[in-house]
Parts: sequence; structure tokens; C-alpha cells
Amino acid sequence: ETTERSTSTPATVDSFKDEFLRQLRYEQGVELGTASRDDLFQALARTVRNYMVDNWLTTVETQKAAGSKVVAYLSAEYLMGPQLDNALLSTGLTDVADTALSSLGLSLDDIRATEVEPGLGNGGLGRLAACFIDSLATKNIPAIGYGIRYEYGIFRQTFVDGRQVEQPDSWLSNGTPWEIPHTDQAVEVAFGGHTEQAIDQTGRSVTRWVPGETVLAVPYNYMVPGYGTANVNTLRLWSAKATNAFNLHIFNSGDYESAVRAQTVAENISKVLYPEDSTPQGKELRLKQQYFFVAASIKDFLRTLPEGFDLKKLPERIVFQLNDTHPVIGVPELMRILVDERGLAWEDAWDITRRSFNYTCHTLLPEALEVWSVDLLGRLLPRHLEIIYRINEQFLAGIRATYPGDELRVRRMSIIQEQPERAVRMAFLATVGSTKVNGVAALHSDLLRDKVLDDFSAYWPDKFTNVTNGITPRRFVQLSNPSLANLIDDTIGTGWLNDLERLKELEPYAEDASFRKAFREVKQANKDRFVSLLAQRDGIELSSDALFDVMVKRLHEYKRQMLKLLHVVTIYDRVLKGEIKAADLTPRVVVFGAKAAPGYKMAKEIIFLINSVAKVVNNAPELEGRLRVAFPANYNVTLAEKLIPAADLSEQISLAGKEASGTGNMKFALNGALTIGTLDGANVEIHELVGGENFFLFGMTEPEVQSLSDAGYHPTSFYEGNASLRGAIDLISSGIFSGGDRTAFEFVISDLLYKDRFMVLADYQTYIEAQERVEVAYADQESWSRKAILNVARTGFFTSDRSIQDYLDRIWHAPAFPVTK
Ligand code: 26Y
Repeated sequence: ETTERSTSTPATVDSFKDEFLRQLRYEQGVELGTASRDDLFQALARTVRNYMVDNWLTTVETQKAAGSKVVAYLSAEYLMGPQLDNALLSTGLTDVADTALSSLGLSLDDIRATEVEPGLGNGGLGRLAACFIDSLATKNIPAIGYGIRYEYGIFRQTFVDGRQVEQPDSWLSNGTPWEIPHTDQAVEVAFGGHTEQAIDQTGRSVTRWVPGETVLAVPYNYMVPGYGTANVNTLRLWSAKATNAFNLHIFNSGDYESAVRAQTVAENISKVLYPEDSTPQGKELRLKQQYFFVAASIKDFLRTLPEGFDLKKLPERIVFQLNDTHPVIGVPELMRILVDERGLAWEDAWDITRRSFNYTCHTLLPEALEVWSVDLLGRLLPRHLEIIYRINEQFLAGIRATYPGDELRVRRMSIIQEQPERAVRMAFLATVGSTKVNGVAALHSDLLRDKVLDDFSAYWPDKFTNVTNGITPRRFVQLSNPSLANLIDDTIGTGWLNDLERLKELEPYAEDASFRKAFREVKQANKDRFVSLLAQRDGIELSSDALFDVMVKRLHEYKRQMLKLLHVVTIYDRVLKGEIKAADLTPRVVVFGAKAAPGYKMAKEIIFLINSVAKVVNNAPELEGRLRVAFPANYNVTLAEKLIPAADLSEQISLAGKEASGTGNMKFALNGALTIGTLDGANVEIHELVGGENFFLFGMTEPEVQSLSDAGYHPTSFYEGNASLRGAIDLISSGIFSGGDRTAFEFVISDLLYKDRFMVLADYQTYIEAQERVEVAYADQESWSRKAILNVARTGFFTSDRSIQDYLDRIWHAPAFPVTK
């Protein structure tokens, strides 16, 4: 039925086979008989890629000719995941490829397993960007994704004696078949130097930036095929290359070695993705990365405009979406181009700029808000700092006019912070420089408006809006869960994959016993598939005959992996104490997947603790194998696609008011897992949509968190007042998980007892109770299946197609432009 969805170049099995063999022979230079798995993969990928090229070129050409408004998504991260399956799906070539390869004695399954995913993102924000460009293409929106082609993506996580050890992710070591470089289209990006005043031809005084150095930004294009459409958009990632100036220098200076070193410095800009995802460290190289890709992208777009284009019409031709503050240096950059290079008046330039940018915020944690020291910014981008000052001056003049005498407010709202050092508040710059500011879930947008950016929303009430995140059902249902997709096809027909609200039609089948049985069989098959993958990938042996309880996401204190772990330890403690019998436990497999930022000590200690608990629990005879903890290393998109469809229970247990949205929560629900969660981020909307009977809700609400914090939170009193909690914490401190060493986890435990910034102990009791409700509910498999089916049927809202429609309606106002092939 995949072929029936095809809209791309039709292909026969024979022509596909010919192209594949041609690729193998003339591009890989090998015989079929001696080809390695990588040879086969490269040849297959390029074969499929070539079937997308015609539609891609048509898309680019017709959009350009029509002068349609373009959405330019600016993101420092794209967490794409493997590309082969998605390319096969959108070209409708899955069955053709399968048949062609089989006829050559090859297996599509084997070949696809060799693909190395491009991990050019940390987590939610990067994966969201990948889902968004998929939906933009699917919805026929002229759009381009701009970002950085990191030579090393997110590190590969390994465990050595239970501790995280990072390995470089050299995803490009075999080359990637998906990219097309264009050295000829490189643009120069400048850094450093100084500014000077000059007089232009009309006698006006103008400022000029005299940079100290330049690097080349080389574009690498990736096709972004839509689903069910001929539209193929572009993802353009920039790679840094030393300019000729460096090479000239090599000849002239005579100092060959230092010249080569300078070249390395330039090319370091796109070398590696920063693995921190919430504590910005103010590193010079990161600021360089940000300016590098944003300056290149703006230049790239401007050069597509026709000669003599009236720049006042720029907002009719482009809308830049800032994925968090990482690309916000684009605001002063566009101002610099318009004022310094194109000679526009400041006021006109500011009007154009503000109308061209919009800003999406992805956090609520104050420590995650980027600031750049004035000192660093002034050294790296002296002209941009001047422009930021002027933007701020003008902005604050407006504030003073509206709130005369309110200097406290002026200080609060200033784009420049004075303490602890003079620095630019990038979220404020983004807010001032944008038409719309959005949060990523309803609760998050409310808190953004009423707390983090309250002064700004009071001043500009119409600037603030919400766009609840979404996920692409192509990757996270069809590709990752083909058995479920088939069952849905068989039940409500096809067409739901780009019209996901149609899943509602499944609702009546929750009452159909034979459908429930088929649904359970799908889940069971997915568990079996995951169990064999884990045996082969990690040597972890699990039984698939258990409740699969899954918590996968970056390791962060606010996400509260510790709460999940306390639940595990509580079960063990109660069994050890004879309070419950192992035989009465619902067999449970608890799966963790999480990377910690390499410099995040607490997160790394928690990983060590989880692994230590796992080792003991998994071998505890008292538990009779009814509780297992699996922590496969290196959780990434590839693993997510296998794990999420196997889950029964989705752990979304952050402290209310801390998780901006979450997107894993949506993937689990759409794959028929029930959520145990707090009223945080998009959980609020999931809970509302699926209904309270189909969701295990627990924990404080955001206002309750606020009052507890205002009243003064004392975690010790929760420890002292709760025997079960005390039992779990004391068991960890007893040394049982550390070969008798009672100090091994002190760093974690003393923080919990005396600080516990994210109130793990306060939510412990209601969490344990919710888990008890899970046990009871799971015991009734018919009723559980009913709930799981309703989760699928009622969460079509979370398709990223709907998110993109919301962005279009509320922010972008860019019409669709279907391309006919
Ligand atoms: C500045 C640097 C340290 C930095 C790098 C990456 C800061 C933040 C990030 C990434 C943040 C991120 O992934 N945020 C997540 O965005 C998701 C998509 O909106 C949300 O669902 C999720 O709640 C939020 O934590």
C-alpha cells in the first residue's frame, strides 16, 4: 500500500535494480559479490535519493519563479535520525526497493540497519526542527531549513563501570549519501576587527565594519521530501572552510605552520555540536557558530532576490523563525546589512527587520536563557554590539515614555544586563526584534507571558502566542510502528498519515474485542522486536512478557529520572522487607535512555546510580525476575524508533512548570502507551484530550509548586514523614548498590535531602500511588487496551502538520504552493 501513496517518479523494480547496480559499480567501485554492507547502503541510498532529485529541482525552480513567501527556519540543531526509510516512504519506493534487493539476494532490513544517523542535535529542540521541516514539505510550504553541518554530532554515549564516557560521533567517516555540497556557492562570513565612521557618496556619515578575519561558509544541501506530495524542500547546512586569504597567508608569511594552524581555527567553527542543552556556557566558539550560520543564511537568502528588489517588501518574501535564541544574532545582522550595506534609514531597517523575525522560546529555566558578555560580543562582532546598544536605547526610550519614572522596570527590561557582568540578554533581544513570540505548549506559553517575559507581554500583549509542539507521524508512527500503521489502515483506511485527526475514527473500535486483540498483538510484536534488538545491540536479555515502563529523554534534574529510580528502589525495598511478595508484582521492565551533558556532574552521578541499581536489582533473587531495569547506552533517534512502539507506560514526570512541552510524550501516546505524568508542558493537553481515565496523573500543579516554594520547601520533612520514601533513600545510602560503600551516592542523596530544587521528595508519595493505579489497571488487559486505543485515537492533534498550520495561521502567513510534477 506504500506504492499507492507514491506521488514521485514512478519506478519499476527493474529500473530500480539497474540504478542500484550502476551506483554500486560506478560510484562505489565494487562488484556486487564483494560489496561491504556500507557499499550496499551507500548505493541504495543514492539510488533512492536520485528518485527525489527531479521533484526537488522542480520545487526549487517553481517556487523561485513564483516569488512565493518563504519560511526560513533558523536552527542550530536538526536531529534528523536515519534517512533511508523516510526517503523510501515519501518516494513510495519501499516495496520496489524490497523486491529489487531480494531479487539480488539482498535484504532491505539488513542494509537499512547499517545507516548511521546524523545526530546534529541534543534532544527535543533539534528533533522538533526535523519534524517541522518534514511537515513544511508535506504541507507544500515553500521553506528552507538553515543550520550547521557539524562534523561531529552529539557524542556517542558508552558506559564504563556504570559511568558515562563520551566518544566522538564521527558520523561522516564513511561520507553521507544524503548531502550535496556546493563549494561554488560558498559565502564569506566575517568576524572581529573594528568599526569606523565614513562619509558615503551622498555626504552622510555612515558606520563601517572593518572585520579582522573571514571564513567561508560552504552550503551542503539535503532534500526534504514531503509525504503524499511532489514537493521536496531543502535543508541547507553550512560548513566552515578557510578562505583564500588563509592560503595566501601561507605563501606570504613563510610561517607555514602557523598559517595552517589558522586554517584549522577557521574550520573548527563547524567541527562539533555543543552537547550542553540547558546551561549556556558563554563560549566564544559557540557564539561564532551562531553568527556563522545565521550570517551565511541571511546572505544566502538575500542573493536570491531579483536585482533592484525593494527591501521594504522583504517581509512579504521571507519570514525567519528563530528556534530559541541561538540564531538571534540574525536580528542585528539584518540591521547591519540594511543600514550599513544597503543604505536604508535606521527606522525603515528596523521596521523591516522586526517584521521579518519571529521567536520560539523552548524553556522556562532561568539558567537556560542565553546571555553573551558584552566583552566577548564586542570583540567578535563589534558592529553588532553597537547595533544592539542602539536597539536597546530606542526600545528603552519607548518603555520610559509608557512608564514615566519607572526606572526599576527599565532596568528589568533592558536588553543589556549589568550584573553579574555586562551582557546581552538574548531572549530579550529576540523578543524586541520579533513580531511574534511563542511558547511550545499551552501552559508554557502562559507561563512565558505571565512570568518569564511578563514585562514584555504587558507592553506588547499581542506579541505573545502559543504553538503547541507536534511530531511527524510519518517517522514516529508509519516508519517506527509499521504494524500499528497497518492495523490502522485496515481499520479506517489510508489517508490518516497526513490528516492525523482522522485517528478519531478509531474511537469506536476501543469497544471492539477483536480490534483490541489485534492492537495488543501489535504491541506484543513491538516488544518482541525491541527485546531482540536489545539482546543484539547491548547484550541485554529481557522478557517481553512484562509491562514496559519507559523513561527516555536527556538527563536533567528537572525531568526527575530520580523519581522513577526511587520507585524502582521502593519496590525492591518493600520486597526485601517482606511488605510485598515478588509473586504479587506485575512483571515490569523499566527502560531508561538518557545522555548527560559531559560537564553536568549531578546528571552523570544519577546515571551512575541508575546503572548501579540496575545491576543489583536485575540479579536480586528476591525479585524473582519480576522487576528488571535496562539502561541501553546511547539513546538516539534510531533507538527511539524501536523503543517507543514497545512501551506500555510513558514516564513524563517533570516538576510542573519546568518542561516547556516535551515531544516524547506525544510519540508515546500516539503509539498506544499510557502516560504517567504531571500537569507539565504538553502533558496538560494530552491529559485533556485523552481524558483522566486514560492517563495516570499525579503531582503538584504549577501553582502548588509555586506556593510550596514561596512557603519554603524542606525536603527533609518529606523524608522524615514518609516511611516508604525513607526506606528507599536509606537503601541507597546503605551501600547495597555500591558493594558496601555508603558514600558512593552521597552527592545525589544529600542534594535530594537538603536542596531538591525540583521537589522530587514532595511528589514522591503521589507518584507511588499513581504507579499502584498502573499496576491495577494493567492487570485488566481488556481495559488497558481500551485506554491505549483511546490514547491513539485522541492524540492526532499532536501531528507536527497541525503545529505548522498554527504557525502559518498565527505567525507566518505564508501560502502553500503545491508543485505539480
Ligand atoms: C544555549 C544552549 C546551551 C542550548 C542548547 C540546546 C540550550 C537549549 C538547548 C535545547 C533545548 C531543548 O531541547 N528544549 C526542549 O525543546 C523541546 C521542543 O520545544 C521541548 O519539547 C522541551 O520541553 C524543551 O526542554
